[in-house]
Formats: sequence, structure tokens, C-alpha cells
Amino acid sequence: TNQVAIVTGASRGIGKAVAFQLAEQGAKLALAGSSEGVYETEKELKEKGFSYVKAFQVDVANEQQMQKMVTEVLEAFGQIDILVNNAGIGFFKEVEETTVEEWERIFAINVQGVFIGVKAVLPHMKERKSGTIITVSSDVGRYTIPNGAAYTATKYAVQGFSGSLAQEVRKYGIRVGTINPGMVDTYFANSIQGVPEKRDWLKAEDVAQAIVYMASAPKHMLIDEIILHPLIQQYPI
Ligand code: NJP
Repeated sequence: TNQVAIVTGASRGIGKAVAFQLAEQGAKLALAGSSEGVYETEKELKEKGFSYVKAFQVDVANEQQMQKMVTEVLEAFGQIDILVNNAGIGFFKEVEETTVEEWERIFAINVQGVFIGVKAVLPHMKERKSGTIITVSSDVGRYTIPNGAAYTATKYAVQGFSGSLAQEVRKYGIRVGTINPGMVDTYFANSIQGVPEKRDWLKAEDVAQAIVYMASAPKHMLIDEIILHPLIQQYPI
């Protein structure tokens, strides 16, 4: 419905599914991804007849690139209604096997990337007294798991950041929420989408639906968090 959305991590997986579903809802889209895959998503959307789509090859951890993207989105589409902070990476190994470089990189993308994205859109959203910021966190933003200390730490951080931000920006009419999925069949953590072992996992489209639901709730309503997981995954973990 004429809304403008920025979706990070739109090259594949959950972000790509979100892009397609938001496009179906009539949104204009800015797609962010660090690889050329983001242009492929743009191409596929345009082939389906969605013309208000612009892809940006940017690293969410890079403030300059993200600020420049936001400026260009405002020039092209005039406003930003929705930011979906979805870009993220994961790896699972014991703490002793985790290098400081790996630790820094996962925090740069999963945590600093969210902070930078939010910071880039806030002045505009504050001015318009409107906006929805949705961050794809994780079930491990709520429950710890073994062999995932670095990843789990990033999602706990994102949870804390979003909770605090939600309270801070409520007075400007800006809504902030998180989506906390369990196992989703994507390319996450260097895996392959569609392999038989992941048959019963959530689909990227399932998570995208939750995001679109959160984003399209009436303006007076805030959905703080949606937790969703495959039936086969027992909770709490
Ligand atoms: O993973 P994947 P998902 N700057 O690997 C992009 C969370 N989650 O869709 O950079 C900008 O298929 C990358 O594009 P590119 C998870 O933590 C997942 O599952 O071009 N973009 C691609 O589009 C993450 O926050 C599961 O290669 C960057 C996308 O991110 C979110 O879901 C469970 C980037 C990753 O697509 C989406 O992950 C859970 C950068 N620096 C939470 N680095 C799960 N799958 O089971 C990567 O609880 N991207």
C-alpha cells in the first residue's frame, strides 16, 4: 500500500522472501546485500512486474555505505516506512575454536549492522513521526544453545538493543519489534536451502509472513516480538 521498505540481506533466504511478499503488498523496495546476489533479487522482482525496486550492494556493517543508501532511497522513493534488519551470519563451533576475527565479524554484521541501519533511518522516521523497524533476531536471542556462543551473544545483544530502542522511539510514533525464528531452511551458516534434512523446518516464506504481519499492523498497535519455530523443534531449547 505505497509504503517504502528497506530490506537488508535480500540476496537470498528470509530477506528475499520478505522482499517478494512486501512487493505483493504494493510496497516500494530498497534491497541491501553485500554480494551481487542482491541484483539478482531485483531482477527477479522486476521480471514479475514489480518496478519500484532498487538494489544496493552494501555491507550493513559499513556506516558510510548504509547512510549513502538511505539518502538514495529517499531521493528515489521520497520516504522510508519500514526497515527490516534481516542481514545476518552464523557459525557454530566451540568457544576455544572461535577466533577473535570471527567474533568481530559476526558482531559487526549481526549487531553493529542493526545499529547502523537504525541510526541511518531514524532522523527521517522521527521527522515524519512514523516508521516501523523490524529486526530478525533468533530463538537464541532468548535461549542459549551449546556451540553457538558467539552467534547467541549477537542475538542477545540485538534483543537488548531493540527492546531499549522500542521504548526510546515510541514517543516519535516509531514501532520497533523483533522476529525470533527457530530453524529456518535457508542458506544460513553456509548451509543449502531445500535439502531433505531440512524438510520439516520453517520456510523462509513462513518467517516473511510474520514480518509482513508485524509491519502491516494498524498504526496504533505494536507487536513487540513474534517467536515461531518448526513443530519438530521443542521449546524451550
Ligand atoms: O540466511 P541466508 P537467513 N551486509 O544466509 C545477507 C536469522 N536467523 O535468511 O551479503 C549485507 O540465507 C546475505 O546476502 P549477501 C539470521 O541470523 C536464521 O536464514 O549478498 N547483507 C543474505 O541475503 C539472519 O539475521 C535462522 O551474501 C549481508 C542474508 O544476509 C536472518 O535470519 C534462524 C551481509 C543471509 O541469508 C536471515 O538469515 C534464526 C552484510 N555484511 C535466525 N552479510 C535460520 N536460517 O535457521 C550477509 O533463529 N548478508
